[in-house]
Amino acid sequence: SPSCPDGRKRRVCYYYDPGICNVDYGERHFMVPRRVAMAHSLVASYGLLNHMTRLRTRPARPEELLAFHDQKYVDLLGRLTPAAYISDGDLRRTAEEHGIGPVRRLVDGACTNDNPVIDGLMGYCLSYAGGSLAAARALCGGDHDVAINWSGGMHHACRGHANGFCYVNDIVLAIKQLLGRFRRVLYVDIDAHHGDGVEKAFAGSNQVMTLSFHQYQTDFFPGTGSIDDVGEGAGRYHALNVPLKAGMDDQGYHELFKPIVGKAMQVFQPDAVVLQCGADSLSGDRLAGLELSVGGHAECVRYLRGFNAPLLLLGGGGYTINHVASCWCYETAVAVGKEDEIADEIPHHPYDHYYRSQGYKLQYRT
Ligand code: VJV
Ligand code: CA
Ligand code: ZN
Repeated sequence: SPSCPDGRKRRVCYYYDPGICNVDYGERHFMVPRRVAMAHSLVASYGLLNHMTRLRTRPARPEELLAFHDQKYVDLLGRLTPAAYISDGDLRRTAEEHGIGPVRRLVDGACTNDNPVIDGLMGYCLSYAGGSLAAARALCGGDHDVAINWSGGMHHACRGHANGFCYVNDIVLAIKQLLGRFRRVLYVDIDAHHGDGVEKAFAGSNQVMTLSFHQYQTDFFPGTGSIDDVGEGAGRYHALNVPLKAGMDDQGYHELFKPIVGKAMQVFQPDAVVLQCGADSLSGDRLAGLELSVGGHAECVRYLRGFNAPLLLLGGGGYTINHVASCWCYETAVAVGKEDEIADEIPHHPYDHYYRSQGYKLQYRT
């Protein structure tokens, strides 16, 4: 097979569970899991599946979640359905104590919550966590250089509660899996939000360095991730944060990203790298205010891929779903070394009508 532009081949594996298209956070919720199905459909229609191994894998088992999450919380996820939530008052209280279900009541009487009780909740969690675990195992096995799970990257989930659209922290689970084989893991988070759940899980560890770039201003969720937040105990200076103002563009971003990530690679010398590719840092996102282009976002993937350490690529946020799907498709092309070969014109495929507002161009301009 042809070499990648840098003259090296990368063996890439890819996880996709079609069940993701049935996951629904609710009508007006920002998180739309269908964007992962859209990205996959685009990846398939560009012929990129021919350049990767598809990870055919089972969902995680509930016990596997216990490597990070506590038993009470995992039990809750297993029991929680919309019907049980309505009929069982104890379950309803327990769910709300764990950050799931209506908490905030709006003026019009409707309820809204970052983490609603959704149909098939446990199946969804086990699927995306199973994907990140399988991807991590593929890197541990040494027969793949890059592993992809666009349904993962749920960086806010905590040990015992849901947070910020995230129920289970697949990233922490995947990093723990990688630590079974690799001594040091670098975690880089380009989602527009601070990667607080992952940072907190490894704040005391010097085996994991966490590095988050994020929009940081009053009232922007989650409010943590200041430059002074550097980890604790043995993990001091192994948590790094790069708070950014809204409006940051490709040039400003990469004036920071490349020197900082380059220095982290040089000083920490990780044996594996995890990149959370949250696409809410793209310009035109419905929730966040950073201004990266698809090319600027994908440059992060290209840059980290260039170091030749085993690389795990995960999804995350991203709320203008046609932009998200375009970005993750382009980044899949970068992973397999085909970015110079895929056409900017979006091919005809079942979701093509979603791309009208971007003129059917993969690298949209706003
Ligand atoms: O700002 C918050 C927390 C509140 C309490 C809950 N209400 C609903 C909103 C304010 C303080 N949460 C953020 C969470 C952002 C999560 C980002 C996740 C990721 O991209 O980093 C990784 C996947 C937030 N911002 C906006 C909303 N929540 C929001 C949620 C809704 C909504 C409107 C805004 C949920 C449902 C509905 N509307 C109907
Ligand atoms: Ca981030
Ligand atoms: Zn985000």
